[in-house]
Amino acid sequence: MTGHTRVTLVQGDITEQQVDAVVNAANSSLLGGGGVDGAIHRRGGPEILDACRHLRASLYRKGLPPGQAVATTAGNLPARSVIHTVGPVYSAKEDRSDLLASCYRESLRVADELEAATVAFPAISTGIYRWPMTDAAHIAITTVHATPSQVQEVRFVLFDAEAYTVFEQVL
Ligand code: AR6
Repeated sequence: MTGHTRVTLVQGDITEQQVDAVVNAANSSLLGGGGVDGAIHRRGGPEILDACRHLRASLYRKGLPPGQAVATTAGNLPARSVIHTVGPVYSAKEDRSDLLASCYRESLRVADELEAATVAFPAISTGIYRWPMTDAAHIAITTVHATPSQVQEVRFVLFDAEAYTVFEQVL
């Protein structure tokens, strides 16, 4: 626990958040997809995709590995930056919790590099990647509490009332 970072919850759309950085639940290609990723690229405009293409042509020729994070411009979004991270696909056979925790840790490390005071996270891996919400909420909240950073507010943005309630209970 850092004693520095405040965790808040809102129900809503992550693309509308007035924060320094929004975290994208991306895939390794960094070239877009559905869910949060689709919404961020749609609302943020082509500048974000251009920046992602540049990253693929330079630092991440094989794609961004799961558990890692990288920042780009936020284009037309109210946020200043997008931090792209790749969650693990849920598996009942293999415990991939460390990779999911790493998404939060690495995103906060990148947020510190950006000197972001406020960061909005979606519930990474709980959509198309099928991670059960309660377990994902535990990992998200405990990891943020355990990660020292200069971020003042971590805002979890939950898309529906059910996800909001789960996060509220875990918090
Ligand atoms: N704002 C906040 N939360 C949202 C929004 C939104 N606009 N849209 C969906 N959610 P997902 P993943 C919730 O699927 O599971 C993409 O194709 C959603 O209800 O966005 O990590 C990528 O390219 C769920 O609870 O991310 C990858 O291929 C949570 O956000 C893959 O999906 C995450 O759902 C990543 O899958």
